[in-house]
Amino acid sequence: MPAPGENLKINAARLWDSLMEMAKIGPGVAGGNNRQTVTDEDGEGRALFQKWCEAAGCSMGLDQMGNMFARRDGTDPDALPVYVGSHLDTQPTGGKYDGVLGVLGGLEIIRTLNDLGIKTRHPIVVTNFTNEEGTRFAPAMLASGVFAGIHTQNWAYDRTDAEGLKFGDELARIGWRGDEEVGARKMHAFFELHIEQGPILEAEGKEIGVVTHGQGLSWTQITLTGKDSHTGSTPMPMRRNAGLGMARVLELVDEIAWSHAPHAVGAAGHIDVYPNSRNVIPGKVVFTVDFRSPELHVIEDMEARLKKGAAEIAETMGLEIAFEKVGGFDPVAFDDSCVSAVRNAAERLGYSHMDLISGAGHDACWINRVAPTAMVMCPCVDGLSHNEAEEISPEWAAAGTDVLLHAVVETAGIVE
Ligand code: HGY
Ligand code: MN
Ligand code: MN
Repeated sequence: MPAPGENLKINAARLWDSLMEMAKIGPGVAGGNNRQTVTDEDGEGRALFQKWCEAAGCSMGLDQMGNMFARRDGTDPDALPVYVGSHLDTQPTGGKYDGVLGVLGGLEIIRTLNDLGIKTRHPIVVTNFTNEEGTRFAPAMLASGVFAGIHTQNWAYDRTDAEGLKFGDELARIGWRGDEEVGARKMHAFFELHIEQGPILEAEGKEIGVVTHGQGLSWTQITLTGKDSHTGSTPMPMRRNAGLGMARVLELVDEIAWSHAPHAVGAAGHIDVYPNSRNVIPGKVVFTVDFRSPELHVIEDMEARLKKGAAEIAETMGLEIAFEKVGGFDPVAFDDSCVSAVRNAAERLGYSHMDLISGAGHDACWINRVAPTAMVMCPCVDGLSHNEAEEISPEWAAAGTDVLLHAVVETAGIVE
């Protein structure tokens, strides 16, 4: 006789259908998604998620950062809920699964428990965290950061996008600014299912990543100021070329990251050039350097060498330079008992698995500050993510959600 929950499996076809249905909202131009945070498309995705949750018998909570909480009651009203979720917002050229798999995987757990008439002692709450990506409004994991007490709500509300619009205003405009106090909810535990967004699981032939740690992140925004001038008639010695300055700083970023091989990484994904005209030497560039490493001292070394080296480059070239830390978090060690629940679930279900350090940042990295937290990962094709060609298999999605189901149900406690 299998132990309680032994043979529990989700409905893989239903999960995949829901993923494909959500992907229709905010379609990209190349098969992925552009459902950026607090845009109308984000609002539409939220409405669909709420409709599905209510159809599954959940009550929906909404806090002042737009975080959504779909609750399935447990038998013990005093027991703290087990939370499970991720984010529905995407990159501008994002994939269909980054974040979405974790939210809809959580919903699939509710649907499966309903199908099987299973009750749990602890309530289960499926969560959509606002603005995980941090691409329209920096930093990443903005709302989970407010929830965990990392950022103040007013600071978050004042974050502005490239058009100068404020996050708080945009959240209100799309009608998803709730009344609940952010962070007032207490969690028994939090689990997040996410695609790996890297090549390791696929290369190792593993179906499940048991995420023990998350690497740390540092975002430094650099503004280099030179002088706009004619690309044709300005003699080379007279130029104050901010674009060239940026190129030399980016070379330095690459060199610094390589000096901490094999785990450290560094690049700039955000680059604004002004005036960005074909025949004007750029008088100003603004770009964000993204450094990451599993080791805090490495991140600190990379940040220090960047500041020193970039300032020397600017000095040599007669450019002004300004630095602003626009995002970051220390490397994360997830909760041992939650990690064991994930590992035991993969073991019990017979899925191949390995321990993994998350290369990307996730809401779980902040929630880990306020509740016992762990992550489940599934492979993605060629490790590709933050690209519209991001792809996973239905089997990988199902395996990850089966493991999530077991970890959540084991933690929430099945009531016979
Ligand atoms: O930047 C990250 O790691 C996450 O995808 N927001
Ligand atoms: Mn994500
Ligand atoms: Mn992402």
